[in-house]
Amino acid sequence: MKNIFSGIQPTGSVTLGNYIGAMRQFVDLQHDYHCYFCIVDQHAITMPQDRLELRKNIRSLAALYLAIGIDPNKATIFIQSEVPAHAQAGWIMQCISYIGELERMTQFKDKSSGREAVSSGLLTYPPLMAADILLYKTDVVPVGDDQKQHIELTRDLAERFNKKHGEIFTIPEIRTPEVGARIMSLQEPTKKMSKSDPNLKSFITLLDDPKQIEKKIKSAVTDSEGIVKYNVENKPGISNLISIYSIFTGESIDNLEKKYEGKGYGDFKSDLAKVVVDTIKPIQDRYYELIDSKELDDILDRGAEVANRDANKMIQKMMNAMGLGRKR
Ligand code: ATP
Ligand code: LTN
Repeated sequence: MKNIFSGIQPTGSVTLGNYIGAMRQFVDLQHDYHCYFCIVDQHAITMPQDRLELRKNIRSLAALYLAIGIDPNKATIFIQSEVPAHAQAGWIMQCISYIGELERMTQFKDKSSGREAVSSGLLTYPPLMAADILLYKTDVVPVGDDQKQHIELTRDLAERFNKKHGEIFTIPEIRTPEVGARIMSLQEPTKKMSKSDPNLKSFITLLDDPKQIEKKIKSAVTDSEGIVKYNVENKPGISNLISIYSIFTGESIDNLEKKYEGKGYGDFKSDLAKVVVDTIKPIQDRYYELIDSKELDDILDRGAEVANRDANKMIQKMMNAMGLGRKR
């Protein structure tokens, strides 16, 4: 079986963007691949985090991985900081990365722009991500569109390492969903929906209650035309909403356009709110069963054990290849 690795940052509540762009794929893929799904808390601290919030978000993300349907008997779910090989391998990958290529990453440019104090961790975020992936002989990385550049860099770093120190790493492939690889902000539909957006109306989380969902969808920015038609260039707001509707119901965009012909955005938005609520209700029910359970801790303990075992083998290979420490 081929290997899959993916990670989500515990930087806030999981959004519809994270779910549609990344997590939903995980559930399907777990049947055909050997999967590792990670809570990348060390990536989260590249931006300032509140200690208690971070702890809460880590646990919440773990419960959500399970609540959406990831089976801990099929996939390994674990917390990055509980597997020290990630930091060790991250350092090695930093040492073979060039400052110039890291400064060219658009996520670095976006997240650092306009900030006074930018941590060096924000710049060296991609080599840590490369380490995450390469430690597990990953063949495929399922992510949203925004991560393409980071996966390209991971491939470059793996090839660079292999050329210099011997063929150790598998070169991973990216996998993005055919639809929904980029869900947009509800308030600025030309920007991606992001869980750390300070404008809370710009995203819907998997844990929002029905009232909040309805409110956020009703206040989603559209246009003044009032015609439910998919046109990303000229009507990005309504097109984003149509995508979400279509993904959750399986109805084609053409059909939806026909269904809402002659009706305004009000009707469409009310129906969409219902669709979203109905889709995430079972996830929420399962989440609340898990969040304070011992079962959740047991699963994370087991995940850390498996991940440590597998990652330690690779870190030892990397150290030997580079001449670090003593031969083992
Ligand atoms: P942050 O706001 O803290 O940067 P984020 O919401 O962008 O977080 P990440 O943890 O960086 O989320 O991403 C987790 C996964 O979700 C990644 O695979 C990423 O590509 C995907 N993803 C994030 N936002 C979207 C989006 N708007 N549409 C589709 N996929 C997304
Ligand atoms: N950078 C990713 C999170 C992430 C990740 C990974 C994704 C960290 N390590 C390894 C896939 C594989 C993000 O922000 N979405």
